[in-house]
Amino acid sequence: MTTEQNLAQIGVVGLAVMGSNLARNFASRGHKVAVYNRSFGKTEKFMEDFGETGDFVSGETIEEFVASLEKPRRAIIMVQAGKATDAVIEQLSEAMDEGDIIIDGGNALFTDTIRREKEIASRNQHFVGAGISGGEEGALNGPSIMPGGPKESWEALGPLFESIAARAEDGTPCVTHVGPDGAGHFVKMVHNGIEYADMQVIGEAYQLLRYGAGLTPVEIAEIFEEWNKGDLNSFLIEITAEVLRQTVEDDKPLVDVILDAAGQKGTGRWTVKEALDLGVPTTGIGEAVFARALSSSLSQRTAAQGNLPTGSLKSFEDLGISQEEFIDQVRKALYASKLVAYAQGFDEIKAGSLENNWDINPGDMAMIWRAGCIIRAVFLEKVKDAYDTNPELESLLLDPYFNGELAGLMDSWRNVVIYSTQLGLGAPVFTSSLAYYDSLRAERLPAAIIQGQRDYFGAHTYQRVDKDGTFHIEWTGDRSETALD
Ligand code: NBP
Repeated sequence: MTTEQNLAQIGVVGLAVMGSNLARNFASRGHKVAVYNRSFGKTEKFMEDFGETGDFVSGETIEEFVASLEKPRRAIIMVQAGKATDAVIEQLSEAMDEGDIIIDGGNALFTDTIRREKEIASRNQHFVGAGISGGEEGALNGPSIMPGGPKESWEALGPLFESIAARAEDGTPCVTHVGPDGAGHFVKMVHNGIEYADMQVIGEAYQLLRYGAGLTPVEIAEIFEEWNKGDLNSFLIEITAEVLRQTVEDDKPLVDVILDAAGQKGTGRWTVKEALDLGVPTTGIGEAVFARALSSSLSQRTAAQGNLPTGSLKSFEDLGISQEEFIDQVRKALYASKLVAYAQGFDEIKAGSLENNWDINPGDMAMIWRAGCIIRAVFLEKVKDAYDTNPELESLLLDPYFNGELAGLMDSWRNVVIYSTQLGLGAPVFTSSLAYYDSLRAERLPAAIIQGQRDYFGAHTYQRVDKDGTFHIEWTGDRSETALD
């Protein structure tokens, strides 16, 4: 029985992997935590396993759970995204009072968060969509947290979140108020999109080293371990080396027996769909999502294997490059392609912020991704510096530090794209990122031809570089040019 003086500071609804770890994290920081799960059996099991490890109070009904929270009540939902989240929000809102705060820590689509916030605000309660990254381990020991919602809620939640968030090397907690309504879940969505691209470029490097240079998984693990000591130092490079070292029965490399069909839960796809709507070319993330889709098109891949002409391919020896030089060039191509994917992700955050009036500070996003989350990396320090120095940066690629880095990567990046083509090993993100880069810096793009074609078949008009106004050619008549305004 909880008394007025003995109420919980925070409640967690949903005691599956994420919720139970998050509840334990709150408790380990000295907070009293109320827990609730739809099936009471899971709550009982949680209390049995962890009840003694912290100050927990469990509720069998949502009303009991809500009654055990101090005011303003703060309850964080960690249940399946979608309908389950809507159902829990409704139950919580009914049981709560005005001024109480409902937090959705799941992977919600940001437009759902905007809708939910409006509904909850109309009942004079607060709703905060908070992106949480770091998986199971992060939830327990310190995730990166991206909360949106009203600024007043941040005042009530900030210290709680700061107490459980991961800490960067300089001690800063990896959490900040991202912006109003859906801003937090939007940023979490783009974080996951970048994660897709980051994983794919690592995969492409592996593919070239394994099936181009003919290295073994253990040799490649050693290379990734080496890379992890430099500019590419990151959680994803670190765990890739561990995956490559893993063996199963008869010392078979695990990577050789895993079905090469990558799954996805949707956040990468959302990032690309939203980028299409915003008109932001997130080509790296897009190619990474398509690469997963292609990998999973198993019957089509089986039909194509050995049945499509290749033209003349080269062997690794034909490339005329040493293994050592090839490895270094692949590292540089990975770094450059990764830079493009991050630059594009930040472009999407800036465009989303502008479209929705969120006023997101891109440097702060890099700051809260430095630890706790899946894309945590040394490199994010530099991204933070870049946007701190110039929040209006047109592209991360134009920041003087990254510009200097690119100068040292370009030749290798171009070579690796050529090698991958000659070897017949698809490297979609390496290749499309270079095409994006060359298009971005081009003085003239073939878009002039497209405008000409559009005017020809649809009288869509065009503008000129040498005069103001809008123009059209009388294509079916005398082909004279008409100025339309
Ligand atoms: P799951 O996404 O597997 O959801 C299981 C939980 O949802 C259980 O507590 C279940 O209760 C509850 N639930 C369902 Br299903 N339907 C419900 C309903 N109608 N009413 C009430 N509760 C319902 O859990 P998870 O993997 O811990 O993830 C939780 C959230 O965190 C998700 O939104 C996920 O996308 C997000 N997330 C996950 C990760 C990760 O690494 N797993 C990382 C970051 C974010 P029951 O026990 O009664 O069935």
